[in-house]
Amino acid sequence: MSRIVVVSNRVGPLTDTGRAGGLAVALVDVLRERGGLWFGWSGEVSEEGTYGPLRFNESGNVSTATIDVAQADYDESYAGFANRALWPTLHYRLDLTDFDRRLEQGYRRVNERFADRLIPLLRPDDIVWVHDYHFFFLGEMLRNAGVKNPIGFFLHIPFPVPEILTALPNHKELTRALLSYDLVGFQTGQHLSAFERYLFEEVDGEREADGSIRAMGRQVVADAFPIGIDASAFSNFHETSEGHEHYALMKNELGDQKQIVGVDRIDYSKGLPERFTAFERLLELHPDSKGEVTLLQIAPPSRSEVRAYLEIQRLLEGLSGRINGRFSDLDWTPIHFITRSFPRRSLAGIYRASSVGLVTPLRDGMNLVAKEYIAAQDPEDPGVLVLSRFAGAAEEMTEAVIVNPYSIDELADGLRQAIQMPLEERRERWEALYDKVMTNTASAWSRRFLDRLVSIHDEATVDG
Ligand code: GDG
Repeated sequence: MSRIVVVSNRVGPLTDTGRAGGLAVALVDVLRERGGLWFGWSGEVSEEGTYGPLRFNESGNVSTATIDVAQADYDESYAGFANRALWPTLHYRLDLTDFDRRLEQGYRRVNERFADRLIPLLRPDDIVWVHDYHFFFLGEMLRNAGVKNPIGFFLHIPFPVPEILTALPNHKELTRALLSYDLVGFQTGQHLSAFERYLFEEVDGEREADGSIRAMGRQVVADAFPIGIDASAFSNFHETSEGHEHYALMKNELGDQKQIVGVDRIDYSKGLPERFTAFERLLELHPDSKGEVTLLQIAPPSRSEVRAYLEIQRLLEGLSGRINGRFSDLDWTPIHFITRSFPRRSLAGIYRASSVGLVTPLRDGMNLVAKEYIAAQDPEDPGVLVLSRFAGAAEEMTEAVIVNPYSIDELADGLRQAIQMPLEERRERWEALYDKVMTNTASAWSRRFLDRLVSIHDEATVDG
């Protein structure tokens, strides 16, 4: 079996430290199944940057190779074009973009340096799988250098409709670069069709008989591969000591009260202010909720070097403070806003103790928290998922209470409906959702993507 080479911005850890993100754990599983190499940024900024030595790490049949980046590369690429132009545009936030050719060039330069450092590590029968918006140009650079291996790309975040995408000054270069991959994967049918519309409407793309698209002198296969989680691990975490401890702690704290839980990196795409405001509206409209329902928001800060992220954190601190000041009583505080992270097993216990999982992004590629919340529930007494229609997860998880997060009233109604839902309806909805989460797991997702990539490449080789 061919070796898998995964390229992603952050790498590892190779063992489940409990703090690892769900995606990292899923990728390690694929790498272990087939043996492989994981290549990316070390997380360190150094003077030598990408010119410095590669750092290798090994565990069984999986190794990691990481490089540092220089300060200017970090500022212009990661904290620059990637997170000040691509991330906001792809999440429909043109108001937060910063388009600047210097950042664009920095991003290109970092892609080029990563390609240069990866090439000597590649073996002829490796399958290369590039992840996410940090590396749009990497495949094109590998191809230009003569790399013939199968190369796939998966976009974890939304691909916006052409009316939004074309606001990016280099939208053509970016999409042309995507056409260098053999296979481009998206989270949902909606993102896929936005990509296809772009190719048909903006650059005269044409559909070939085999389903691929030809455009700008290149040919690509694109499809939707909705990502999943390690569902059985999540549904069993409550039996671990950390999971059980947090479950018991929460249950004890809550008594007869019901808890609504949100877990998100602090990010303007996650709809956090809307969530706090909707909870406030619930308390206004239904005074019987006071003392009976609390909102726990776990929100580790992220990307605090980008101004918009600091601003949203301050906004949330202000909002939670104001709402708590307005509604708290001596023995009850409505919002618990915790800006630090918890181990995955503890999160599972917290999910299980919460009557409502509140996932309200304004845009999201998928949203794994929605799936984790479902996996962690008690089948005898499951909670209710309230899910934004703008999360990729809403395309699959249709039995959730689906809400429009831009409408505070609709959000508050969704919360009320979830809190009051009778046991029988909760079970029915949960069973349908649990089935989906257990079927479309992270490992099923990666297998589907890689099998497809290999078959496309094999066909192309046969066709000559
Ligand atoms: C991108 C796309 C897509 C959060 N707080 C803690 C913690 N987390 C974990 C969650 C979950 C992960 O982080 C967040 O995943 P999301 O899917 O919600 O969001 P992004 O980080 O924006 O991820 C997204 C995803 O890629 C995968 O393709 O779904 O749409 O934006 O697993 O549990 N984990 C721990 N402590 C925390 O406090 N351990």
